[in-house]
Amino acid sequence: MSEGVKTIQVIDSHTAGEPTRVVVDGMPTNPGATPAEWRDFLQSDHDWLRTAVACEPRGHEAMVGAFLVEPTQPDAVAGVVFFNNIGYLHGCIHGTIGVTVTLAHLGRLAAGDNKIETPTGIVTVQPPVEGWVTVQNVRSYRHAAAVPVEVPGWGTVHGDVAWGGNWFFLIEAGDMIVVDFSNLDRLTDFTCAVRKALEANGITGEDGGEIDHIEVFGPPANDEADSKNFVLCPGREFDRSPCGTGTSAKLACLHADGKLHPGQTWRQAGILDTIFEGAVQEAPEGGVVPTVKGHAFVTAESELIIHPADPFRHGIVYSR
Ligand code: PYC
Repeated sequence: MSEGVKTIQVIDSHTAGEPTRVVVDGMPTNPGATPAEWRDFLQSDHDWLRTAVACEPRGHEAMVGAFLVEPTQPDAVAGVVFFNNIGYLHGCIHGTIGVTVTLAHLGRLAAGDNKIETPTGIVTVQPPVEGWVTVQNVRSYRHAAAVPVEVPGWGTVHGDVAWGGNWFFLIEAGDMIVVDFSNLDRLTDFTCAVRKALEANGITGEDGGEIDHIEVFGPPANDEADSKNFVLCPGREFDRSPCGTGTSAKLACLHADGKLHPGQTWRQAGILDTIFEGAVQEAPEGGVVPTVKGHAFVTAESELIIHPADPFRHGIVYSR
């Protein structure tokens, strides 16, 4: 290997169609840091790692990455910081499922419950069963119901604001737009316009939290699901999976409306008609603690090569 070349070891997987690239080696050191401190440290001092891993030519706009870091608590199996081509995510459940099959692939999971530290709190997983992983997510709750927002070109759109590990605006499509893979461009334009309108009108989550995920619901394609969604992620890409934090936000809203009780299962299809199964327990502080179950496959183990002479060694950085 020539001088100045850096290498980064990654394991790729997909959860219900949505990619997760786990960085398993090649990170800087940051002893004793929590995942939130890791995120801030990486963002300020090593953001090139994120762009080299997630952006073209090694990554692409739909790529979600996960930096695996040392946990701070003795009973946690790993810490994780999630990111994509435009920045860092609070939480990510399809990504947690991807991390879980990756840890299992590496032989790093114990039998029974395994705790994973994330910037939003602890999530708990068990070893995969034939690729299926159930994640107990952080507390999720509805912050505001039926919030109106004026969306240029679309009129007044109503949605719920809810936390599921990220901030979501949840919209029932009704006759407004068709939630189908054949309608991706329009769904993307619509949800980008909604996100822009929320920002322009100062509509946020609790404590000014930016609503960076927009979720639109329509009828499922078949009776294997209760609903089908399209989820716009930070940037301009849509979630190929039903989005685990988005499913958690949906579960919180259903529970708040009295439409989902502990013990019931909600089957959320994504835009590819893959399914996450969700259920809730009531949280003592209000809201719910969701569990989300999804399926993942490991797809590659690779070494990324960062050559000092490569003009795109840190990725091609742009946002649309
Ligand atoms: O599954 O929580 C999720 C997620 C967030 C962004 C992409 N996927």
